[in-house]
Amino acid sequence: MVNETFHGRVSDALRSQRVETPSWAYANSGTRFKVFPQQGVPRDPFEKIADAAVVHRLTGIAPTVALHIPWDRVDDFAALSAYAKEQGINLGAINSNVFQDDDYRLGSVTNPDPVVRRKATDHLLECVDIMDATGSRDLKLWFSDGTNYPGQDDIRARQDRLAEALQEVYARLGTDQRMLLEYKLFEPAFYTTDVPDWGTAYAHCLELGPKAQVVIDTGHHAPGTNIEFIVAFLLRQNKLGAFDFNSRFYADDDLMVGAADPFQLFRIMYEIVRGDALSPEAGIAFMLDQCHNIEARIPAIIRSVLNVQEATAKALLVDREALGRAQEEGDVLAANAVIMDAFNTDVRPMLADFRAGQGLDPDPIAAYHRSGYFDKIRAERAGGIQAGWGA
Ligand code: PSV
Ligand code: MN
Repeated sequence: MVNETFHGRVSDALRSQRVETPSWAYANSGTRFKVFPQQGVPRDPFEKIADAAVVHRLTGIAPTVALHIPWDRVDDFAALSAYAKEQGINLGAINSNVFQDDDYRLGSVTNPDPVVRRKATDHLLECVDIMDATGSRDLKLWFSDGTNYPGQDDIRARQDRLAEALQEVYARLGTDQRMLLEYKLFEPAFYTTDVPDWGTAYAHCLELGPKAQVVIDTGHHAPGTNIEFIVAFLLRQNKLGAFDFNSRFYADDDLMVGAADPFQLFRIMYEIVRGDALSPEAGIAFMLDQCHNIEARIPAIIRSVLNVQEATAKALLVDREALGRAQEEGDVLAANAVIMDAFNTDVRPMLADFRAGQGLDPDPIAAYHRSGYFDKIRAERAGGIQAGWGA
């Protein structure tokens, strides 16, 4: 029964699924205590793209890679885009970075100094120029802006400055381009953060217009936050633009999506399915935003993509008719059982068949290990400077 459902409706929906991987996940990363370098790490954006293409070839569902500027700055972005195409993928969202310069000690677009604000806004505008060259649809904005001490700056004035910068960048967007505003509860600012939650991001996006949408980074909430509620709410308002998927135990841990709480990922994907938002036409970018500090990176990214796919398959298996009936009848236990039945289904054998049916290896991680790709990059990338934050 499950198999029949799977091979029809579920596999049709899964065929349209897309997950975007982040260029920075292929590079060295770590904590403020230590970065453990690995072998075979990309030394430039081209090598990151080559790795991302391998993930796509093996999983079949990761055809785009997000860039981070300036980490992925090159002289010729059109050439980078052409290289990606040669490798079988496309460039995805452009992530701005207004958090690493000395000038940003007191903030970027909300800084009390208009000179710093100008510099930050100019960087965001430059990111739109880059989008024009790469053909990217999405500009992803995350601001580390905030304050550490009561009285340090005027909370309300900072909102005005933020709105002003966002307006200017919004006005620069092309017809098919979008602005994705990401929120984060805290860190690096600890007293106030200027975009701390989905409500703040939503209000700014609403004021800006239809090309401004909210990004949900799953690691950016207080413990216990019901993220699927946020998904349902924003979808209903047409204001959900993207996800930055990752897992957290404590704060912004950036661990592999679906590792810490696969049930939460399933509940999120159920709201996506419920909101008819899985296919690319719905316009939601399903991106990963992860750092692989101790685990081998390429297999970890493959694992993450597969975790999203597994959670999605389970979400698609929810018997929505039975669920609707139970909900209408107020049968709490029956409704919950429908959800749990889907979550507790082992979809791995079905997904293996699904991949085989598409000419892919049923086990992408085993296929990666067999491919010899790691030996190749370990040898080829022996010299030079490995990419990391700031590279
Ligand atoms: C900030 O914590 C964040 O989630 C933003 O998406 C950044 O662009 C990304 O991490 C990489 O640092
Ligand atoms: Mn993020």
